[in-house]
Amino acid sequence: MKITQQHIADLNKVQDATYQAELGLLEAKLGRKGINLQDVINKVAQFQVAIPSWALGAGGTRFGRFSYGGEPSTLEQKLDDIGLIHALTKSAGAVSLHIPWDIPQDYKAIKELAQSHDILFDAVNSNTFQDQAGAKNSYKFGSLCSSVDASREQAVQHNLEVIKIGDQLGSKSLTVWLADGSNFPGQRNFQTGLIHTEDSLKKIYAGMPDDWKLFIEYKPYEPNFYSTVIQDWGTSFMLANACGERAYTLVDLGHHLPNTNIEQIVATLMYKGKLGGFHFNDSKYGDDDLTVGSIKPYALFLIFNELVYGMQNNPQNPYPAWMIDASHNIKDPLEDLIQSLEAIRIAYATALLVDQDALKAAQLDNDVALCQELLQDAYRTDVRAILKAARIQSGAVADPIAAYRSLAVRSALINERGTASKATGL
Ligand code: PSV
Ligand code: MN
Repeated sequence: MKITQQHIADLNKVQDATYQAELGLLEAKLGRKGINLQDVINKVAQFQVAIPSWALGAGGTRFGRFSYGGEPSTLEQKLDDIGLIHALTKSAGAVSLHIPWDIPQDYKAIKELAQSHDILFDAVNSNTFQDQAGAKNSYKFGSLCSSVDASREQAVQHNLEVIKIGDQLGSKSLTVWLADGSNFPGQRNFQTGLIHTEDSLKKIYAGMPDDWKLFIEYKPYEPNFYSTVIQDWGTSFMLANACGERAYTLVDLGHHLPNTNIEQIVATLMYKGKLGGFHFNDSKYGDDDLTVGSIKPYALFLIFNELVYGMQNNPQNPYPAWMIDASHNIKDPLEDLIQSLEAIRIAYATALLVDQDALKAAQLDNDVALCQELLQDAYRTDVRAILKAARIQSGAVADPIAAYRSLAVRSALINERGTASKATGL
């Protein structure tokens, strides 16, 4: 299944009757704040988010997994699926690979395929949370933190291998997420585990090419339920500082205890120039990996408000790597990812509408009510016409979910791949 220029042109012929009027209204409304509508459309159009190679198949829980048919069973098919999303939205111009789930067989062919879909290779992810078939040493009791020298060394070597794979594809960063931790008090010496982790990360850092970045992801619990070595942003930040200038913290929205003020974490990291990457998803209770913006859209907006502020005011922070990290248990992953991309761009667009000068003045006046009004005025603006305009100007479709359905993409994939194919991943 390939979406052609002709498909897109045909789909965009019929326009929503109110679309132009909505744009006109937005232009007038934003103009009053001194914001140029076209500037916002351009920024939104440029905002690209990497799709994780592990999220194109059906997700599951430990209670079961329900496929929907037509799952991509090879890396090539995964790239084809991302190509479909990107053709419809022009907002998913990158892939984030998880190794060893997605080791390319033929690098040249994979690069050409990605190029044909206009897809770049974003951060590569290592996996030391599962034992691989034939592995000499186990990660049952940890990887980079392990008290067993051979397990630690194997985990370091795996990360160096992942860097080599990414390097051949044009990736420029490595994301390390560690499941390392303990299930019971007393099981592990906290300090020894941390020291081993720091030493191992330094070895990995030293093995990266000079233009690479290391992203250190944190998570409070799961799969370990008593302690996790890199449990919070502070630990990640400390380890990133220990590694060096090109090591950064990666924020995954699902990796916080309930009600954590994530926007404040974002602000702190950007001020320190250490926010390297971002995994988008949403959650109600824990690391639920739900569609972005489906549960806490206002929290997402507040996070984007800090991201926009940081991108405008913190040149010491590099442009972050944006990725989705979600799981799709009951929805078609491609539809779910399209919905997530939409939610991310909505949050970004609304954050761009915050009147920063007025907010600064209101903050200096300690006018609390006005501060809230200013934020909520932006949040409550319906920006969907802006997203539509950004898509149309980039050669995507006006309404991606409707297009996906009218082109019967899933049925076509089921016809091509059958109902029993299964994607690698969790
Ligand atoms: C862990 O929960 C995580 O967020 C990490 O990014 C992993 O690499 C990813 O999910 C996929 O399992
Ligand atoms: Mn993640």
